Amino acid sequence: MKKVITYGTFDLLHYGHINLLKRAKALGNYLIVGVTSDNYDKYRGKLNVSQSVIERIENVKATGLADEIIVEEYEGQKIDDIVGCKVDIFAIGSDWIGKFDYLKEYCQVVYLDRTKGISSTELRNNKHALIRFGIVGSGRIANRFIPESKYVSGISVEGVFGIHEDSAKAFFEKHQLAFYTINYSEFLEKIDAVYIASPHESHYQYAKQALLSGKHVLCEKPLVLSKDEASELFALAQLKRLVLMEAIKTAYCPGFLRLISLAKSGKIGEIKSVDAAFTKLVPPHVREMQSEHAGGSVTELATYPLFAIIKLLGNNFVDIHFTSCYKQGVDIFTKIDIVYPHAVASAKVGLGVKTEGDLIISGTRGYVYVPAPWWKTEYFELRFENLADTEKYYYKFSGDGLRYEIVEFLNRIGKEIYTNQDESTQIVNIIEMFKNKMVEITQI
Ligand code: C2G
Repeated sequence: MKKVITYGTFDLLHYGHINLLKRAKALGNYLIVGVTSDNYDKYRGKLNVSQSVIERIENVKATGLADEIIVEEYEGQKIDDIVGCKVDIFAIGSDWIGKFDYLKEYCQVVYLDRTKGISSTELRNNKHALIRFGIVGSGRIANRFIPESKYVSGISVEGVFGIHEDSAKAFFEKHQLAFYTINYSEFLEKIDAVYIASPHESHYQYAKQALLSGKHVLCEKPLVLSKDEASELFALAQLKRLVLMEAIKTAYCPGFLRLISLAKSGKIGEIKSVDAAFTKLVPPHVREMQSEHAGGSVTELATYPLFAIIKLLGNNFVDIHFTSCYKQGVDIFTKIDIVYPHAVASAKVGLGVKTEGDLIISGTRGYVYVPAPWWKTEYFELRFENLADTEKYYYKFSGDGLRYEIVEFLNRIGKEIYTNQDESTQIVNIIEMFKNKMVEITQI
């Protein structure tokens, strides 16, 4: 018997895939098809696969061409499969020419011509119309969005709005966009969704006007600066059937999602304490250090630790205390202590004080340790009394990570998920308490 193996995602199975499977099958008399798992696709940067592994397997099965279907779950698995299943021929489309030559050590490698004029990406784009994005702001964060958006299908960044024409024009030229403008209403007419990356104090107005004009909103942190504004915007989004989402990249990256599930699974017992820190030293002249632009460690950085704390312990805290060190009118360091009925939490943030940026989740049976930079969750350990019981987890965090929040945003648009985002409202609530000194702040 001559065994042939081939691999693929086979998203929205099309005649290109079927042609490939037919020709692969014809190379021998037993065809094994490896279908990528959802996690493996995420790991290798294929973020916008629209069907689950179960649906994709069903579609491959329905072709009647596969004698056996397996799931591809990790890098390096091809060698294990070829050796383990005693495969004679590895076949793959010509878009991969050369990439799998390393398998020649184990079997014959055949590259089959790719069928022209059809691809899953194209089908996805036809199925869900391209979302035309406009960017508000042309600063550092806005600049990161465009390269990251290239990893996601279903989005096209069209234009930029800014109040400083020179800067908007330079951004438009640098990223070869379709337009730039200093007129917000005109800007909104040309797009379906906005990504707001302007100074904090302007978020509310830009987001509100975009929602009122029927545009989805992805907004940088902090979403707004008061709880009432957050509640108002979420209610408006719900009413207008639009997605409003705070751009918290950590929240949607594979490692953090797994970390939260594991911490809450009971493996470390009941969670009694969460301690998270995020510090980033900046020079005194930058926007982050300007009080008139709502600068300071809390407004700038607290979103990340507060998100982790609220995700793990919820909203019903009974006490909160801030200890801060101020310089030129902004807090250059703040420690937030939060007491819950059954747990405590602390968040340390600093623009002028440096500390270890790790996250520790302590439970009655063990703890989770996430080393710095925990907000780009890539690696963490579950640790117990007995060192030998330590479990280590690794997940890839690709690029700047904005691609994960963009994928989530597009999914929500596609699935019409307009529900209120509790964590964001709660984070804003805490930031407002601090900013407006609604509770006592101990100064050091
Ligand atoms: N294909 C093709 N013609 C097309 C589109 C795809 O011949 N128009 C082939 C690809 O070359 C590949 C197979 O169909 O051999 C599956 O394609 P995808 O679903 O895009 O999967 P891919 O990302 O190529 O996965 O471990 C996974 C593999 O490395 C390949």
